[in-house]
Amino acid sequence: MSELFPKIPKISYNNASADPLSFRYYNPDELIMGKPMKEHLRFAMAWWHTLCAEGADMFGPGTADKSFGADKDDWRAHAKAKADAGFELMQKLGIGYFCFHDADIAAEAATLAETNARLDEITDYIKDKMKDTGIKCLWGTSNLFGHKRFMAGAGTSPSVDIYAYAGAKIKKAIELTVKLGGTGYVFWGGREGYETLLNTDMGLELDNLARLMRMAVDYARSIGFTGDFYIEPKPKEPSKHQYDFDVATACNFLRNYGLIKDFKMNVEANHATLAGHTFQHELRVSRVNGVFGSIDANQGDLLLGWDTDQFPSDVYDATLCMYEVLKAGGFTNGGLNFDAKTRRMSYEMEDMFYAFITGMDTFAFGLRKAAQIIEDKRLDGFVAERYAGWKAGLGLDIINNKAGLKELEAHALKAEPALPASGRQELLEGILNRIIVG
Ligand code: XLS
Ligand code: NI
Ligand code: NI
Repeated sequence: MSELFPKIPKISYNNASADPLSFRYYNPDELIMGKPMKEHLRFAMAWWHTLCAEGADMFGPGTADKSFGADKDDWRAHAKAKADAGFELMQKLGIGYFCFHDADIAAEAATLAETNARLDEITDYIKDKMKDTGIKCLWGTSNLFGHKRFMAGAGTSPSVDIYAYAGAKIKKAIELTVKLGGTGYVFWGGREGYETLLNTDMGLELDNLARLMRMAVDYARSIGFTGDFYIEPKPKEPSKHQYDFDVATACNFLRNYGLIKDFKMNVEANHATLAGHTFQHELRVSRVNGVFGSIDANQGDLLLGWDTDQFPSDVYDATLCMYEVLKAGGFTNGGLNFDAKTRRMSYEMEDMFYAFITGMDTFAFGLRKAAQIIEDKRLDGFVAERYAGWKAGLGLDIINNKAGLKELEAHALKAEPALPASGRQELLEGILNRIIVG
């Protein structure tokens, strides 16, 4: 097959080169803390932004051409061309995984049955390419937000018919994920929320959403899916208020409905900032709740304030992200999926390669620095020291549930407590800077 991007070579690590078509920090087989970088990072390509999104925004149509030489009215030719382009891109960049929505891999047909037939056909094609290249599926999902039938939600739609349609789409997307060997299935509730409570039965909507997730888990397990389900929290956009606002809200939902053991989080950096959190905060909340799963690696523009899904370039954020990943013990079924798109003015495929190289190098840099932070021990040591009082005496009794309010009072009556030690934030930020800047 002829190449679609003949001007782009295979991208390799060359620490000394100024060539922008090479990696400066990502050296796939290099060991960091005893594990190859590629296994730490588990990079994935998002089918939708890479192969489908043409740069349309609220004020104008797309600027990029994602036909990849095919007639876009011929669904089969276009779907295959997209798959060809995706595999060439992943191979040239050394990306080991991809993520997809049903709607990304084949255009919807007039009926559900016809759409499903298209999906069966195109996944045969994709499966062959996976076999040839060794590239794997990280996770799959169903697009339950694009079509107008989902304007009032899918799992939270007031219409039983649309709820059933959503269930049918999820069933098929799970089957496709299993067929492609995916180790995750994502729920992103774009329209699972509300615009106004004046027309919304919130209790019923939440119960119904949980019922649909339960059905999905039961069905997936019955056909042999052993991977993780993920909720991808996002507070708003397109809905004014989305039910999976942030990790803490999603955890409460999962516990309330008894779903927590089958679900983890797919944390997206841009969604974290939309919720008024840092990326690291959302990862930490996942970690302490035992639901650290996978990551949509991107970043928002804090001045624009919407979900711009830009390719990540912030090495500071990436370092703190990888610190959380290492502290969580690394990915199991998850990975770093670039749910990211080039900016509207970067409309050439060459830009897509620069974007991935920058994104991959940003996280590779972050991994190297996160490992250094851990090996350096000053930051972790400071935190351990700050909480040292909990290792013995009354602190330990409290932790072991051996003390109640009476014991606390007896302790407090003995002496006025000293102030807590200085938090030393500026010192710690300086240490972090020195490690990052080197
Ligand atoms: C959109 C979401 C979407 C999910 C998958 O904001 O990030 O791309 O990752 O449906
Ligand atoms: Ni995402
Ligand atoms: Ni996003």
